[in-house]
Amino acid sequence: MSLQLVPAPTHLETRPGDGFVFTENTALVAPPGVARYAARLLGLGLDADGDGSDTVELTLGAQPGEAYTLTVDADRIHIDGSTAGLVRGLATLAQLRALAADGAVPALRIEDAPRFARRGLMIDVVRHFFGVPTLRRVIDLMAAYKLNVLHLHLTDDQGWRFESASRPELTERSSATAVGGAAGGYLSAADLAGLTEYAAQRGIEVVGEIDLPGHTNAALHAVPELNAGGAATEVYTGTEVGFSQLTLALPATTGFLTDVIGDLASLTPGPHLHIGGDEVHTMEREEYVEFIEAAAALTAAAGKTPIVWGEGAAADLPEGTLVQLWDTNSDPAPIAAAAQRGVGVILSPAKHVYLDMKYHDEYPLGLDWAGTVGVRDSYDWDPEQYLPGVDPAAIVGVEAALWTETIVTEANLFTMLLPRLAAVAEVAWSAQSDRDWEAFAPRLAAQEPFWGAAGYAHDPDALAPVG
Ligand code: TNX
Repeated sequence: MSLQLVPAPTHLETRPGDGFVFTENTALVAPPGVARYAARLLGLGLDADGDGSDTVELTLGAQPGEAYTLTVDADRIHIDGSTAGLVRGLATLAQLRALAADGAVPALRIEDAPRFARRGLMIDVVRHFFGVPTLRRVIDLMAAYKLNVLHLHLTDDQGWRFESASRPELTERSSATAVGGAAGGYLSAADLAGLTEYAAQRGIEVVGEIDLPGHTNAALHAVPELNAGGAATEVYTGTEVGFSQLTLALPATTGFLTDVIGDLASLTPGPHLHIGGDEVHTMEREEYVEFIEAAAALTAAAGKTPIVWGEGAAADLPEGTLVQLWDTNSDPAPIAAAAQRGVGVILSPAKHVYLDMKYHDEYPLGLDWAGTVGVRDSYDWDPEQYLPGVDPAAIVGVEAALWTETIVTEANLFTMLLPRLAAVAEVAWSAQSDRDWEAFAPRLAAQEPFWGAAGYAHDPDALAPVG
């Protein structure tokens, strides 16, 4: 039997002997850090002692990061790794079990570890709002494909989507709006506490983004002092970009930035905070660079490592800052130069991983400024070749993005993610030498029953066999 795992593991060998059959007596033995999650994912009861047969046993081993080993024999399944590695091994086991349907999980041994440390997905919850129930389903899907960063785009021209304790007027005045007059919404402090915890159990860091200094009409609407004339701007529900900006020279601006960056830092326990930096069409380079440097310094002072969109590479950034490449229509040379200076690069090239691009020309959802993005476009590229001349070690990860100008419902959202997100997950996890489009296409198609069973909308046409 062929093993249709996505993403492909580093090393897999089948073993002689019978496979493992899950029964109602199958017990789970697991360390406290993952026990509850494992029991829920696999639908198993916890067995404190474990009598050694018919058990799924998880042990804390010395492997680094998210590496794990998984062995399946007739009477025992064993996963070994750090807590993060065990979570990844559980995702593999859940897939093996789903693929085996009612049969046995074949006897095998897997040794597995990720190619890239950061494997992300960005969701724009501003243009259209998606709340906790949808985001939990997104997190479950990410965990199934071993992604480990959920980047939430939380502020933009059309709305402010997180509760800021020191600036409550932001959500009071600017959260009810969205593109085209759709209903808005926001994530309360309690929502974010629950989501970040839910994500952490699945080995996923939630990175919040405050987009600065452009994409800020929602702030300019809620906080009049941020405007040069002192008058609030009008609500904006269109989809143009580049017209709004904060101004560092105004007296209210630094205090505002300190407050909202500090608030978001305390709502997101992970080490990173995204400060945007994209598409500012109203500023001269000098003013832009000065702003990004100030926002990055405030982020560092709030205890977080900044992440900026590609344009921010023009600034002098604190040690450890990550730059996120996105615009495949612009020259990547400044990002390559920043990488040579020691900045880490997250690759989100729109023509490959912008999952808000249409699958094909006639597709009813999505945009096409970066072209159409079929599943093969998402899959068939090598992140280490993307920026010629840049040391591969500077590429810290790959992140897919779903902007939501045209994405209104949860079904719209998952239809754009699937099947392409599974392809991006393999790009980010599996070794380049193990990746091949012709071999991947049938493995990807074998995932479809899982999406159907879990109720994830997806685009079946995009799974058409390779011609
Ligand atoms: C560009 S990507 C933007 C977003 C849009 C997106 C639509 C980026 C950093 N900025 O404001 O939503 O294109 O694809």
